[in-house]
Amino acid sequence: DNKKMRTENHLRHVESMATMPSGACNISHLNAVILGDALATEENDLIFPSHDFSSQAHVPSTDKYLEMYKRSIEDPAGFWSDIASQFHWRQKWGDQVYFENLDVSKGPIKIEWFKGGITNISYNCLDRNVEAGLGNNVALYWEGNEPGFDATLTYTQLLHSVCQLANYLKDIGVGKGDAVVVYLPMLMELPITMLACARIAAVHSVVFAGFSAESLAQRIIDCKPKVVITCNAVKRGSKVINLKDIVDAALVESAQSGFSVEACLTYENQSAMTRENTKWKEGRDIWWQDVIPKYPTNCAVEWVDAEDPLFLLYTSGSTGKPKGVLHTTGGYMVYTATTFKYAFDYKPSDVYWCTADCGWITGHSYVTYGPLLNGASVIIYEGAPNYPNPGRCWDIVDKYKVTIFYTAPTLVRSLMRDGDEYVTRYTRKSLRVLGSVGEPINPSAWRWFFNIVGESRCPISDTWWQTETGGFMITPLPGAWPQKPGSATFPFFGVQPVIVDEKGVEIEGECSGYLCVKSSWPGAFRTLYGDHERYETTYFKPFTGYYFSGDGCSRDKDGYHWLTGRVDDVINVSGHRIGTAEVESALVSHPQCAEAAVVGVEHEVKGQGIYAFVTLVQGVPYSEELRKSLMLTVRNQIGAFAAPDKIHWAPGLPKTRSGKIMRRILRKIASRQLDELGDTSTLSDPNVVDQLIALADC
Ligand code: 6R9
Repeated sequence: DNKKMRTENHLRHVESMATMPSGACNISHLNAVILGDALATEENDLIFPSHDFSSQAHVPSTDKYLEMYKRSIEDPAGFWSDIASQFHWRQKWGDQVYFENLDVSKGPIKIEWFKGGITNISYNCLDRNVEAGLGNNVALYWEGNEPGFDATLTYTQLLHSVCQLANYLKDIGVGKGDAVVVYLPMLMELPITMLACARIAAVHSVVFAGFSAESLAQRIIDCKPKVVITCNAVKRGSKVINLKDIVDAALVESAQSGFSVEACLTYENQSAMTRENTKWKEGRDIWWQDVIPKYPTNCAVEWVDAEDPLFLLYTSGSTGKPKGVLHTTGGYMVYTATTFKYAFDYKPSDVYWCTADCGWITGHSYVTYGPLLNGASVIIYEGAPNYPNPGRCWDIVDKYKVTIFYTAPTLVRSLMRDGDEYVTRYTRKSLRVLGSVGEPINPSAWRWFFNIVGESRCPISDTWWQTETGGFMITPLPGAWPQKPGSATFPFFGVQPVIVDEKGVEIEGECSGYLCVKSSWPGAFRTLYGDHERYETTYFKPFTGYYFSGDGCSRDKDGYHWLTGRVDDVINVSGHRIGTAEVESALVSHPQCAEAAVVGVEHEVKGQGIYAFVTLVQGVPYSEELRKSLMLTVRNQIGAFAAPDKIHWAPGLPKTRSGKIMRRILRKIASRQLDELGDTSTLSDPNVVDQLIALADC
């Protein structure tokens, strides 16, 4: 009953924030423009979908959104079963469509959707689409780093490639529930590998191919894969990166900790490096091209329960050890497919490009699973987005006639800096919908993306979500909502976001606080691999009864949501999640570093930059050489993307008398807001602050 009341309250709240052009409009005080009519400027910051766009959209109005949203909240079981029925199930789920306990005081946290339902996500991505007549449609367009290098796979061809790899994996003894670690760049072999694992119910754990050997080893040791799948090298921009060397080092390290990987399947990426130049360990290493093509192109599916694991993906938290986020099959399948369809207003005529790497959740849900479940044609781009020049993205958009373009604010900002002429040189006339993900998009980047890239014609879906949520949580539906630059707008179907204060009390109306979610949704993660206790402690204990996102959020008087960034010790650099503790532990592993404190600072392009304060071992002088060596340590332990933007040598760190580092003060020093240091009197040694300021620009 309590739950019912809360649901009713929530619905009343959503209805009252309905800001439709036709309905009770409480946004009339804003200057509105219609898509395609005018530029988005600071004066007219409310952009309505055009009649043309809306009338053809899956959700053509705010009224329709409200009707669907209302049903999704009042009757989640009915709403989601209707959608789930559109997929192929070997056997339908049981009477209970979902089960949830999100309250630690009532027992272990547990979320289940479609339990008892028997299905396979790889079958639903491939066989189901081929049977529906899409076999000759392009599933993957691959664009190489070097202009002119490309390839395609139709749905039938993709199915065949997936089956060949699946047969090989079975042959070497990989079976249901076994982990497979994947360390591949954006080659077609990456989604092929994910789908092959899913086909035989193996659990893939993709590690972004920018992580260092040490990080890779850490993940291998944690999930103990039967096989590691990689390639010899990749070209990104003008650089060749020798991935096999990194894998070799990781495998040595994991063997030293007692876990030996028996097989390393290596794809020969000839455009980057030849076989002859690749280091090889006989008996363990196998060339992909030598074995996979020999296998049959059909492979029986391993049917699984909806709640059987699909994949593990490690992500950063507020302590040093990465968390293995575990997603299961059925709910994730239904959720990624549905969010993709509605948030991008996907139609069969679309050509879709998401610039994210499959090494991150965005690549899992919105390069591989969501789009392929919808039978979409997906672009996989191997290279750097500004290679050979900052026009490359729009060159690709024109080449493939991309209609939906999904990227991160950091790329938008960096292209914005390179100048409009790189954009306007290309027509971009195929573009229809734009998307943004990874961090808050600042209104000026939003407007540039909207006005210049999309020529004021394309709505922007600013999708807020997380590795943990599996799919979009707060996002515009482009035909339904008027947009405000920088706001992720309103919740997706079935999602009940709430803003709570420090005590966990929901706050209504115009407010800001901690973003939580009440009730479960099908795409939610089910546990942290091997550490259910950490799952409960991190996400469900801070505010009883809710999932806590770790993000701050405010809601304006019109009900729009504005994400304000992480409230924990996680920073978001170019849309990559990095725990400050991970960088700190890398720094202190350096023999000459005594202590490190890392904070995020505002960064014009990356969103946030990494600012590291370090104290040195007694008697060690600070030098340029040492700075470089500290940077190298972080690169080696985590990856180049986590290297600090600034190392600030500190004779001492500001600490409370109980020895706690005062990060609040360090953040102010890092951002040079020296007049906002606040009270420093509780520090055990207030002089360190002056010392730090004096050394700021050393
Ligand atoms: C999908 C993804 C999650 C964190 C999240 C938040 C930030 C993602 C955002 C956004 C504002 C958006 N974030 N999308 N902030 N607006 N549209 O990025 O997953 O790597 O787990 O990062 O990213 O801070 O908590 P993940």
